[in-house]
Amino acid sequence: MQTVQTSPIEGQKPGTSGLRKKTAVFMGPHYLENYVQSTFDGIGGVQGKTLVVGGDGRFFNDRAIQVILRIAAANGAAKCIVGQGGILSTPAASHLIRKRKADGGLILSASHNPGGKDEDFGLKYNGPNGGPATEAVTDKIFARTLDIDVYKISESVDIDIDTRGMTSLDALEIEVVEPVADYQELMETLFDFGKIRALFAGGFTMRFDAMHAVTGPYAHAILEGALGAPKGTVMNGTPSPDFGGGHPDPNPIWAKDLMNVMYGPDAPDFGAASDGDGDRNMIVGRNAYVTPSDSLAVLTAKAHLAPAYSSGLTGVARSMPTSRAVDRVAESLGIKCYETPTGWKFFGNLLDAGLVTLCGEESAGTGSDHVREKDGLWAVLLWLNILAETKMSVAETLDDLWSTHGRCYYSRHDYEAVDSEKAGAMISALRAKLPALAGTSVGGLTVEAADEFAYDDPVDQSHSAGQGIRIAFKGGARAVFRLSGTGTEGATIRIYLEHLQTDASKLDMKPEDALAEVCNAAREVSDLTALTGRVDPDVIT
Ligand code: G16
Repeated sequence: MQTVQTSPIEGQKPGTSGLRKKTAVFMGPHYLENYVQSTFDGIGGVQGKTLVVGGDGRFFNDRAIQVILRIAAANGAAKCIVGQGGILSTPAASHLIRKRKADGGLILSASHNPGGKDEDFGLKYNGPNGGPATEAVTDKIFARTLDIDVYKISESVDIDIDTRGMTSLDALEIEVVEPVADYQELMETLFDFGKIRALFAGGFTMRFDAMHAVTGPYAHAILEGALGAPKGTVMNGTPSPDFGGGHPDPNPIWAKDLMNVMYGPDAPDFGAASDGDGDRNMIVGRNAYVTPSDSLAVLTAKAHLAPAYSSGLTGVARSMPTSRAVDRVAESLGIKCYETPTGWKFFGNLLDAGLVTLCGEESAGTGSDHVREKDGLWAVLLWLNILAETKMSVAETLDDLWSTHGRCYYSRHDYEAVDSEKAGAMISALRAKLPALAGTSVGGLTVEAADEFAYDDPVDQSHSAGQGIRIAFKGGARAVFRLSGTGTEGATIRIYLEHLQTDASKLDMKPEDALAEVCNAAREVSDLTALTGRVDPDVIT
């Protein structure tokens, strides 16, 4: 064992989902070692503890795991449970932490961000509940990065993480496990696999785009294996270190191949995609894209059709920028809908306290109390279970939602790699305007209310301020502004646009037409172009 003198490295502040940086930054001298040691110190040490370790297979995943194991051994950890080949999807890692009653886990991923030597890498710590570290723990980890002076690392040859079974490093026991089996077993307890199998056997067709990322092995085993969907149902199903050179973000822009199939002449009944680490999902029917906000509303309305949720939901939660479609469904069910800041960690307390059963976000995350992460394949299986019961198409399912609850037209505009100072200045200027906005007219719309979202956690009473600016307009429109917490280059400005339409004759508009007014109002009120030099968004989803 070696004790290495080190000194703090600037900028190791974890964001919405752990620490994300360019891969080359993580590979720099002492960088990863410092962060891992700071994490271990921040959680009160790992002496005698059991940790789950795995990642999405991106470039540097395997090397980083070797470093983590050596630091865990030198710090006296008792055991590490590692996914074979270093692979574990984020929800599978969350499940393993819970199933094995581990003390926590380290998940290596930059999620939907591209992977490779010149792309992104990330590392996050999840606690014993299987969920992302709370704000309090994240603060402690960050505080340690500011005064770290030594890290401890074992001197050892590489550990074989490609072969299942037990091995060891000094006194650290290492168990290499097959990554899919435990997760699949959990899914079989939640859903009616027999019904879904019968659906496929009856000729129902599907494409699942794994985007060359971690869900490939899970989707092959579950969809094509256990559920009997024909071979070829899973596209891009072999994980690659650079995700086939693509951007593993399941939205209509980056999952273009799947969108082309679903809007093409021989479109299957159902399409879905998942991201780099398997926690996000996109749902699309034949000629029918489902926004993540509408997906959450549909799942809330119909979850009772799946065995795990047959006795109903205790409550639901959505992140603040997510559309209010789910609020309307929750109201009709007589259950509470919580509004939380962006970041899955905020759902953890509500799930642990049994206040909510389902939760979701506009950024393509949906999940339930079965793990403490969002779960891409879970959402796909819940959709399949619902369709197997209702025998409705995806388009009919959406029509049913909109005609019952109204339609929340929704879109997110992203301005990427904006100069950080300019982006910050734009948000500050908007913040300064908020007190005087109500009642004024902006871009032809009248402002009803304007504020900056702050959250008081009903479980641990923590207070989170500065969680995004929201402006509600008369007539059902809303614009939300926030800076991304997951980008790795400059700042990403996100503008979320929404318009609730309850007029039955206006439920079939093109989203861009339904949102044109609120889009203009958002640009005008934020002075976006004058303050950042940007005109058109880089990505519209
Ligand atoms: C992470 C969090 C999500 C959150 C998203 C927001 O997602 O886990 O809960 O919605 O970040 O990203 P941003 O701050 O860029 O808007 P993931 O999938 O990247 O882990």
